[in-house]
Amino acid sequence: MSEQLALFDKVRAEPEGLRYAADFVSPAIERELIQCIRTLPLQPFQFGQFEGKRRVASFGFRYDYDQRQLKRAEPIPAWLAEIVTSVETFGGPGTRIQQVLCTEYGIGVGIGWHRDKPHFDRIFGLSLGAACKFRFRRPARKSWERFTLDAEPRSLYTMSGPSRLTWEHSIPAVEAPRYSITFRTMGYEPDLGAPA
Ligand SMILES: O=C(O)CCC(=O)C(=O)O
Repeated sequence: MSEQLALFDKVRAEPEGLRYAADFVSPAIERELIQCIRTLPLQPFQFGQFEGKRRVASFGFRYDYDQRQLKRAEPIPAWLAEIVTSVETFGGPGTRIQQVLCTEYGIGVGIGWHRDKPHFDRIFGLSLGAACKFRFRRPARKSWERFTLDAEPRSLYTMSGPSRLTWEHSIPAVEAPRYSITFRTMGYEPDLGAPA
């Protein structure tokens, strides 16, 4: 196969709507963000009666897997304001981040195959501390079509369209502690009443 054809195949395999920006933040900002995440009251991810090994903190909104409902969470803290603005600028006009999820993956921890809840629209993910294999799959005939993004520390990925709606994503067990900040927009203004 010619080099050009091989390149075309690679480009075609990438889920539509997936964008990747290396070095989205500097090493100094990365250190600051990791420091701030470490001071959060991170809790093991609750999935109904199951508990995930990754530890998380949600801001703006959180999805309650017990009640299968979106709930209001603590407001997005001031230390995230600057990075939220950078992500909104990267996302282009009209991008408004309404939910932020901070996650800590210890060594050997990953995240299983899933699509983000339909309450959220576009997804942006900042990787901090260590690289990961950010895997995608979608059904194709009797098997799966697959794609892996090497998400380097300090990089940002964006999922919209098919990469977010049709493809599932997962991260296999990481080999070094990894932190991520997931930024989500919403296509509507949820009416959840006053904060609990
Ligand atoms: O850590 C990441 O970059 C992905 C997180 C994720 O997929 C999720 O929390 O739904």
